[in-house]
Amino acid sequence: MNTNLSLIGAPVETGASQPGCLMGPDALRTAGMADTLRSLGYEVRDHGNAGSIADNDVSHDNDAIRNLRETVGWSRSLDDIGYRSATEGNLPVFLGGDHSISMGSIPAVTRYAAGKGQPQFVLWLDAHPDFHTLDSTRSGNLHGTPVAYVTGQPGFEGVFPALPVAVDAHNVCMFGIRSVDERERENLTRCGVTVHDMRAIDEYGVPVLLDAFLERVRAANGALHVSLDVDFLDPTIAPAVGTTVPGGATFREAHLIMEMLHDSALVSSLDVVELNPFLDERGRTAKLMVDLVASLFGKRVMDRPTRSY
Ligand code: B3U
Ligand code: MN
Ligand code: MN
Repeated sequence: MNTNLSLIGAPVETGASQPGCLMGPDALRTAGMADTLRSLGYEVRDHGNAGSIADNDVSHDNDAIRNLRETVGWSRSLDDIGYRSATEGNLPVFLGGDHSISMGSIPAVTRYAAGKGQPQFVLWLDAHPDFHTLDSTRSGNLHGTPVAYVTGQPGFEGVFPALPVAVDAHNVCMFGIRSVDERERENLTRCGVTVHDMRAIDEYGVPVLLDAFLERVRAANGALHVSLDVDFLDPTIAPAVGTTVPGGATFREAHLIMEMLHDSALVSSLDVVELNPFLDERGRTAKLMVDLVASLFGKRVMDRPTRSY
C-alpha cells in the first residue's frame, strides 16, 4: 500500500438534510486521525479543508433538489484536489462531509487510475445505496446520488461535470445496505451493482463476500476506492449520523472488513463520510471512525501470517 497519505478535509453538509457534517473533518482530526496514521508508519500530510468552487449557475427541473450549485461546486473542487494529490504520489483520504463528497473524490481517483490503465473499483460501505439520479430523488438530498453519478447513469449531463471516465457499475460492491428506495432498487438491479445487504452479511459472513470482491479487483489489476459512511455501522456503536438505520454492521464486522482490506494491499483511496459531530456522544463515533481507518492501514492486535486470497 502507498505509505504517503494525504488528508483532504471536505467540510460539506449541503448534500444532507441535517446540518453538522461541516464539522466532520475537524472532529476526525480531534480524534487523532493524522497521528494515529503516523504511528502506523505512514507519511501523513494534512492539506486542511478544501473550499467549494460554486461559481456555476446550473439548474434542474426536479424542484425537490437542494443545494445543487454548492454540490456541483464541491464536486469540481474535490475532483481537482483529489486528482492532484494522487498525481503527486499520495493515497488520498477524504474526510467528509456528507456523502455528496464522493461526487468529487471518485471521479478524481477514477481519472487517475485510467491514466495508469487501471479500472476503478468501489467498495461502498453504507446503509444506503445512494443510487438516486437527479430525476428519481424525492428527498432532494444529493448525498443520495453519488453512486448513480460516478457510474454514469443518465440525467447528470449538463449539471454535474462530464466524467472523462465513469466507474463500471459492475465494479461497484456495496456492503451493509438496509434502506433502499423503490427507484434505486430497480436501477441497481438493472445496472449490475453487487449489493450485499445486511441479510447477505448475516447469511454468508464478511469473509466469503469480501474475498470474492477483492479477488476480482486483484485479477483486473484494479484501483480500489473505499467509501465508508458512518451509517454503515449500527447506530448503537455509531450514533453521530443524521440517517441512522437499525441493524447495521457490528464493531467486529467493520473491523474485519478493514483488516481484510489492509491485508489485500489493494486500497488506493478512501472517503470517511457522514460523521455529524453535533450528534455524537463525547466523540465516540469520531474515535471509532479513526480506529477503523487505523485497521484499514494496518493496526492489528497480533502478528499473524497474511491470509492468502
Ligand atoms: N435514499 C434516501 C435516504 C438516504 C440516502 N442516503 C442517505 N439517506 N444518507 C434519500 O434521501 O435519497
Ligand atoms: Mn451514504
Ligand atoms: Mn447512508
